[in-house]
Amino acid sequence: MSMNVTLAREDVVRLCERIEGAQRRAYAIPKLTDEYPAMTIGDGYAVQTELRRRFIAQGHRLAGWKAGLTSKAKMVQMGVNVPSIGFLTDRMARPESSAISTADLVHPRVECEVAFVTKKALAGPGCTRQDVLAATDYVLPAIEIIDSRFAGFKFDLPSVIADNASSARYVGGGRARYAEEIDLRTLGVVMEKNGEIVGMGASAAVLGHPADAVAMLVNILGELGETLPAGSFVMSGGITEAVAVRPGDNVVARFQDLGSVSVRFV
Ligand code: 0L1
Ligand code: MG
Repeated sequence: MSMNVTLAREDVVRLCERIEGAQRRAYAIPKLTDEYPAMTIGDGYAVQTELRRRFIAQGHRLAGWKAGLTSKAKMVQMGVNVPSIGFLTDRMARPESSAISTADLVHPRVECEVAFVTKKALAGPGCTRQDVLAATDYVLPAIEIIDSRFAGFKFDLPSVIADNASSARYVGGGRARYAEEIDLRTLGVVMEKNGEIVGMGASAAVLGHPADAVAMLVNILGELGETLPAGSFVMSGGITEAVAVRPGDNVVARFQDLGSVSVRFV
């Protein structure tokens, strides 16, 4: 992946302000490439990096990272073929079983994911599944609530990367397990909305193995000049398609071996 930045610094700041405003006030904007058609993936990460810098300057704490667009189901759903990463802060975390407000989101969707918590720092390039597993403290089931700030969830990679890979909220829960105690590749998951099954899959859907998705994330971080510190919370990517939610919806993600996580929307 080329991290070539073509935008002038002032354009990166302008676009970052546009994304930050859309996130803060929960309104949809046109994709950034409508105005900057030559925008690259590197430009998208430059905007995302500026957003992270601003949030941290405002007192948000970096909690970890997420891999996005890592499953075939997600790539087909969104019409893209390259995974991406985004950052997670303490302000995006919500407790298990909590009521999540939709008033401050544009058009939220939920995803079931395996989350990793690390006990050793990881750095790319060359990070492998084995490196990730050796650095993993434990894994747990998680629900990610994504919310593209682009009208109609219509975007391209440079735009969605600038929008922090649609990151909005995340909820960890269920039962934490040591990675070596379970077969992380074949873990089954069923997603229910209001008691009905709306998605199911196995963790191999995420780049063949969720730890491969984390290795990919670490290698992208390496290209951005960043490392993954010990104690990071990492979401490895949605196993099934993302499902739209509205106020009143209850969502439960039932994982084999990891228990279940639930959230409701108000
Ligand atoms: O977590 C994800 O896979 C989302 C990445 C961004 C794409 C989207 O908004 O669906
Ligand atoms: Mg996700």
